[in-house]
Amino acid sequence: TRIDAIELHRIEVPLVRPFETSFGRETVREVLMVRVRTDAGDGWGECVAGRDPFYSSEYVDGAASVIERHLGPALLGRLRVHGTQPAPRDLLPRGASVPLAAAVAPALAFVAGHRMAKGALEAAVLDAELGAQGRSMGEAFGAERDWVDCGVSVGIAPTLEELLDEVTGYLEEGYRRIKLKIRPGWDRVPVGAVRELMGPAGMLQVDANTAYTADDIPLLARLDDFDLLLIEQPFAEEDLATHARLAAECDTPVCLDESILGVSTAIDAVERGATSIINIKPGRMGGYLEALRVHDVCCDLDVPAWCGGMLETGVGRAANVALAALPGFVLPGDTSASSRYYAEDLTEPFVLGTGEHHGQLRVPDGPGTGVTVRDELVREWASVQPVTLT
Ligand code: OSB
Ligand code: MG
Repeated sequence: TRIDAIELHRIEVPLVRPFETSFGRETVREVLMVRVRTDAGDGWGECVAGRDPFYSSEYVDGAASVIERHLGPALLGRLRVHGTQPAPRDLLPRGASVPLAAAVAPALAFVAGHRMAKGALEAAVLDAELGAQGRSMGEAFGAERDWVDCGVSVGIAPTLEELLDEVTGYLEEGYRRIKLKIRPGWDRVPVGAVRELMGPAGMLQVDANTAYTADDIPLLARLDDFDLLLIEQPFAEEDLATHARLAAECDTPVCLDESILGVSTAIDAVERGATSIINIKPGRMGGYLEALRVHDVCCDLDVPAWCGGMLETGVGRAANVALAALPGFVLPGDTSASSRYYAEDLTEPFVLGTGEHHGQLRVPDGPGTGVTVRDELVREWASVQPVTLT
């Protein structure tokens, strides 16, 4: 098997409403989509880097540049798989062998960091390779459910009233848990109001995206009053020590997002008591194969996991939903329906189920991602001329 070309497509997709977090406000999602062309067929991968380097040091221009200058050339032509004996690392849980996708991370390891860029390439190769095998991502990953429970991540709102309206709408749509974005000055009051709205049994959690410091430990510990499922990433990415201090001083479980870059940081953070729940985002970890390894670590260590999101289009969402169907994903993920983000999605839309599947998304079962990219929208939404590497 051989990679013949890598295409970089930069698009802008309007959000149905602005998404505000402690690090910024977005009204459009700027996305880098990667298409690989292999002798066995094409595949699409979505890069989760944002427009600006605020959530992480990675951002769209940087990801496109590092793929053009370093990662793409390293894969092209040189990434070849010979023979039929897969190495153990090429085997996915259900025995699916993906030697080409498994060769991507080792071939790109010479570049430091840039996990989101690497993850997009690996995802595209995985889509092509599974597509050629006629296997779905869910089957290959070891999915044990046909439907996954969905939560929704709710941005910082202009007013409390607007926040409550937005949450009410999501609850009516069926979302099984609510995650509120918080920051200093937008924490106790909105969290208390949403707890009141949801009643004591509603699943509610918060995400601070690193907006607090050690001085805020007493304030954060008082969020115990609201019976939250977890508090996500209150402190800086590299600051495991302060997360461990908070965890020791409050009852609400601390969950890390930004800090978890793969298996080694996951084990380290759990062993140090800095996290007791993990948000698994494949892009942040360099791809779905590393995310599967972190999932396995969570199972071994008895750490509950859930699938995070980065406002993905249908391409990234399809793969996330497949991942979220694994047994270690025991909490609802940020895997919301397409309509929560976009009036029109890049693929067929993900729609919440009805009846017993209220608040759930169905795991795609077609080959590869199982969704089809609408080429006309890739052209229509293009913000920059596409680049083809050969
Ligand atoms: O911290 O989980 C986060 C979106 C962009 C960047 C970081 C985060 C998020 C979300 C949205 O919370 C999750 C989603 O619905 O995709
Ligand atoms: Mg987060």
